[in-house]
Amino acid sequence: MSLLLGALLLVAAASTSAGAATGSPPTSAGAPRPLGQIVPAPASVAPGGTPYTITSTTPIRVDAASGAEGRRIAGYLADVLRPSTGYALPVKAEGPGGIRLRLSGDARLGEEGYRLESGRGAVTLTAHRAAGLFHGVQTLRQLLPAAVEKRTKQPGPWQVAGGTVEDSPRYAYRGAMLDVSRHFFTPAQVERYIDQLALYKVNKLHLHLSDDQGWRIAIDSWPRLAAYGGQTQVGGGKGGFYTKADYAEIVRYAASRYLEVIPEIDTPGHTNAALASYADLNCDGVAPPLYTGTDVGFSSLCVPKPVTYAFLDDVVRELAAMTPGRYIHIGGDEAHSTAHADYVAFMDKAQAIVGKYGKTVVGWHQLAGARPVAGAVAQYWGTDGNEAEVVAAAKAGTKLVMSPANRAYLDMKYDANTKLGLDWAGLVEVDKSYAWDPDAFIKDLPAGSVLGVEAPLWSETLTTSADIEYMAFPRLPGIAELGWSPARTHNWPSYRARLGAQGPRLAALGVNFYRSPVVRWE
Ligand code: TNX
Repeated sequence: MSLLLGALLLVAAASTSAGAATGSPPTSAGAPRPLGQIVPAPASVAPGGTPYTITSTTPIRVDAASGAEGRRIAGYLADVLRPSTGYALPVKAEGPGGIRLRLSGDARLGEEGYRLESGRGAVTLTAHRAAGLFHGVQTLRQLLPAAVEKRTKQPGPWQVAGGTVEDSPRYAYRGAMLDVSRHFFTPAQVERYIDQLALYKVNKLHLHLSDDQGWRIAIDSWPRLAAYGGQTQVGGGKGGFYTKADYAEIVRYAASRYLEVIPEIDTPGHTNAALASYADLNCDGVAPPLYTGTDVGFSSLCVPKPVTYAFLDDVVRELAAMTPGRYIHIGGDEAHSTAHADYVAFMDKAQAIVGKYGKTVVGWHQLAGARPVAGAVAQYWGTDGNEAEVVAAAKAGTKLVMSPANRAYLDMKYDANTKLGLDWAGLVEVDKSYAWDPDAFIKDLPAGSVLGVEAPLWSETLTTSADIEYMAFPRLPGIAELGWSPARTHNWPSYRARLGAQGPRLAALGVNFYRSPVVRWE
């Protein structure tokens, strides 16, 4: 595309994004969904021209530049579309018509951006990187009728409105956290959640792999951590842990959906499961019993003992070897049983160990009150945004991931009647969860401090996939939108209407979502 045409498109897009903000529902039954009525809101939308219709003869075409990765994404798209359309949708080489996936040299689309052009005869997804093609596929799914997500043949027609979407994310880091320690979730349950996160262009999965109630990852050099420390969970169930093969499969599956897995070993507090597994890790040399309650802040690694750092070195070395991504999260929250000077001394050593194995440190934002190393990332989970220590750390270069508990914590109850969840950060309805700006939530941050957002899901009260889904949906899509969409698209009426359209889609996918009364579900 010429630069001039590109500039015209952007102008057109700017003028229609105001229209999108009105959130008008589709006009008549059978008409395609309006271009751009998706979650997260796209950066620019230029509707117009003939809709594209998928038919029994439609191919999915992959250009040569897209290679094996492009063909894999085409296969993923075919797996979504074939059961509901009943069409063959063969994956073919590049050519004029059909659903076309192209990797171009257009670096302006960035690491994750894409362009979707829909019109007579073809819908074309173009990206600079495979991740962008994959995100474009998620957009294409949402532009089709919700019934496309069903696993049995549906009537159609399968139309995509005509026009162009050009889209790329506001933030590079758009995460979700799952606490597999308080209750264990199997690899299949984690993969189900990964598929749901991918729908909304989330690109990080943070796994909270250890806490007082359970150690969930096999560490060969300290086998009792998982074999003993992984034996129970909140309420006293049998718990569980991931073998290295299980974990490799989760990492592979996440990567196939363009999510990077960030493992967390919480230290120096939240460590009862480790302390129970090895008496030597305790300052008094006595192993405490396994813990199945929900208190926090009672456990601490023994800061003066050298074995503490031998343990940490082994754990981080093995974790780093299992982690193709760049981050390792070392926790650092609620270390109420660790004296502050000990906490600071411990975090110095822990950060050095992560650096030694070539990884970037992430810590909960209490790290800001210690001495964050250059490049460290602090994950903010406060509620009021008045955070002198965090601002000081940000001014010194620490980047932030924003998870304010009274907005982004998916384990907070929606209202007083919500059976699952906790309420220490308040009740968080869907509108409240969406009502904040990641750049502005903490006052006085220097520009550019925020790397992105993350929606943590703590599992003290959650035991099944249905529980996970009930708490995550529909708040997770809102946090994903805050991470992806330009700040100028932030608009509750627009979001509410677009979220309402996700209802039939989530239902078709079998997601157990909360039918919030503040949303007008389609
Ligand atoms: C606080 S958030 C915690 C967790 C709890 C969570 C429950 C954070 C870093 N620590 O240990 O599970 O609240 O909402």
